Amino acid sequence: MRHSSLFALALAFTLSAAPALAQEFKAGDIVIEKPWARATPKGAEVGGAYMTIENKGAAPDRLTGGTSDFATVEIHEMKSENGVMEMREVTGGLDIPAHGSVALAPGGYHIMFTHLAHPLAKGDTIKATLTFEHAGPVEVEFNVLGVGAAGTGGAMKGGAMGGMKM
Ligand SMILES: [Cu+2]
Repeated sequence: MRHSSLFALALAFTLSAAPALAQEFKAGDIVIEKPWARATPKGAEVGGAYMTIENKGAAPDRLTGGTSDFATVEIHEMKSENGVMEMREVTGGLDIPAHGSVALAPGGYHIMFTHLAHPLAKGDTIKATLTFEHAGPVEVEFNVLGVGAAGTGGAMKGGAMGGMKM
């Protein structure tokens, strides 16, 4: 009896904890915090989206991709190569370590919406489903912020600090 009532309680808690206006989206041990996307100019075919992905579990997980009804969802990484920022698709998924978190932010990892069906307008909320190897699909709502939002100035230029040559 005790076990089943505890289970019912846990279930009720899970249901009531479903995100309403929360800026947090969960599935299993995965918590996605403050997802946002950058507004795109008219005619743009791609748009970036950012968030922090936390893994509260004892086992590593992996973001493997996603879907949306307005774009194709890709996982990208910005990296400085010989002083030039380059963007590439992360193949094989993005590892989310156990008891750890990975930040998707301008200048680093990000979700790239490609083949946009319409521009992302500031003030809009857009929905996409992100898929994790273990936690499964997570429905996420992104707030669309202005073109110049959050840390574009933080993107590193150069990287010629060391100048090491082998
Ligand atoms: Cu990209």
